[in-house]
Amino acid sequence: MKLVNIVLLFLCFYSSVCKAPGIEPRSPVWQVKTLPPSHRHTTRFQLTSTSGKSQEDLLDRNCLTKKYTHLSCNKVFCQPWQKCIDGTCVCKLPYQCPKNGTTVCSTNGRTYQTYCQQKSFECLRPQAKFLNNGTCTAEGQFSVSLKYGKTDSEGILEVKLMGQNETAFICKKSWSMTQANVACLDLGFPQGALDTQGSFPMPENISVNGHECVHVHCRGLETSLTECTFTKTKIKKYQELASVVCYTQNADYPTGNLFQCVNGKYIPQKRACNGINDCGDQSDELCCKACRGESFFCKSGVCIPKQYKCNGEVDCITGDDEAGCKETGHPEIRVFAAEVQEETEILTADMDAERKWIKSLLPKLSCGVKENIPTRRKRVVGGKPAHMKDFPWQMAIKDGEKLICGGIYIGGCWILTAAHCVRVSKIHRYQIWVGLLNWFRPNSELKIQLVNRIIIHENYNGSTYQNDIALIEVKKHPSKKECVLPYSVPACVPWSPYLFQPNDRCIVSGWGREKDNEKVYSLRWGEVNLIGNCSKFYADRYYEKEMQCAGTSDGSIDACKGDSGGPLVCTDANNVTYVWGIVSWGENCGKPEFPGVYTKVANYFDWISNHVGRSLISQHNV
Ligand code: 4AZ
Repeated sequence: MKLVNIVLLFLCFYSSVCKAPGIEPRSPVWQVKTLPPSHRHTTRFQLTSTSGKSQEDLLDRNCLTKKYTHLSCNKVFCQPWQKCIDGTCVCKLPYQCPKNGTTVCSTNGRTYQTYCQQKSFECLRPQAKFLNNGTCTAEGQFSVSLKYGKTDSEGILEVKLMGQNETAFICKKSWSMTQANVACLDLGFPQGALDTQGSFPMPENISVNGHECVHVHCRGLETSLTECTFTKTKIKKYQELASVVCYTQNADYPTGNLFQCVNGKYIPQKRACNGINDCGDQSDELCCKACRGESFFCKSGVCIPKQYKCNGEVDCITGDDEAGCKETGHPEIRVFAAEVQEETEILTADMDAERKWIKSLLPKLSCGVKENIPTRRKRVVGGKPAHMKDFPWQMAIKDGEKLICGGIYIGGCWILTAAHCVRVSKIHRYQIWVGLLNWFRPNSELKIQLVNRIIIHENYNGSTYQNDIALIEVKKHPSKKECVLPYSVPACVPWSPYLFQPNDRCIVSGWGREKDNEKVYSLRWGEVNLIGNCSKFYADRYYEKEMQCAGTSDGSIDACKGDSGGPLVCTDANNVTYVWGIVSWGENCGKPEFPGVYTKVANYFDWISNHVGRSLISQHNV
């Protein structure tokens, strides 16, 4: 680790330090948004401001071009009946579901052994839901219909719950876009709802303002209302009723500034980034710089309903919704329980509880959590000597007598390093030193491993340092089933580029050179900030998707010769450590105008998992 103590106070290389973000004046750009074809008969054009102080400031334009939805596992967790492949949630096969659970009779009349199986089948063949070819009608199937509307895409909602003879209306009190979208999907409108209310005249013998009704509570990603929880007031209460206008090509289109959802639906722009899945495909909540109202902002740029904070289930991929929560109970459950106790009885099987239960059965990965609980470091410190167990993922690669590079343990027999550190032809010369602190005077914990296999990225480019990543498989003891690396804990492999952001503080460690090329014998570490827009330092040598810059504004902490292949680790809101970067290159060492460049590991999740096996590194979305 090179430690340069020159304090370059007047150097203003980091815009985030020198300029407040967004202060730079920009002249507003007006963009003509053409309404979708079906609405062109009115020949309306929409003027939308793409700069200035409008609500659009909340949206990240660059992110929007990626067209993220509820199926983008770079932004959200997949459902437990899905897994994440190449950034997309894909359907698991029904046999991969847990064997026990609640038997369900779906809207098409088919019986499924479990809810998970139903969702898996539906995920594989979404249209089969409307085939109505099943026979499980015995107890009275669930059904939903629209009453008193002018067209069949709108009206007051009437439901028939499973096991109940009577039909019921839904109360307006608990009705929102979240449930309205699900109801419309259920009715066969793939873009969900346009509005949560409308004016629908009821026959005189039924009063609109006073009717007994049931409440419904959905998460928003259900495809049928039967998956939502229905409750009923115990004491007869007469309330206003819920109605809906489903989104169709002929629907009366919203006016004002509009946001176009990935599924093609248009919603008022003020409803984007409000924590509510108005689009139905969540695309209005996934590219946010901040969130409206009380909704919760996940560091990954996602807005979630405020009730999801501290509800005992991690909703942000960054884990920040469950960080620092008091252990005592979960607000969402508490509120719901209180409501239930006060006035209601639950009328349906709780599919949300079933979803959580299925999720709890998924395999859990043990990585990124050290044995010793670290004390929180409050300030940027210079490079410091490491202690035993501080960096249990840190490995050293030796070529004969020379310590050539660092490496990062990621589990099993696998070590991640830089491609420029190793050559397949030299495999017999390498030794992996595990549990090492000082290589001049090795500590007693040191264990030496030989190398079984080296996999260098097939697109590694030795002149540009693109794809500077390699995997080393260490030799397993013949008598052992698995590799045992003493005193080692794997660092987690990040599956999404949104887990950490520019300005996050991370730690680089290694046995690399000091300033003036001075040799270092003991493992040293230092805190650096992730740096965005690094092309401004390295122009056409920097590849944003594959590389990550990190450093300090005065250059006092930096990686240097010999640190290569070693870890840049970042710790999330719940103290789980990820290998965010692999020390790769940089112009000199400790120069603030030339920050250290690291291989961005998140970009290589699929490459790594293809070689080491998904189960070894897949922490979520398995
Ligand atoms: C190297 O030669 C090297 N300052 C590694 C990192 C950096 C520079 C050089 C970044 O291995």
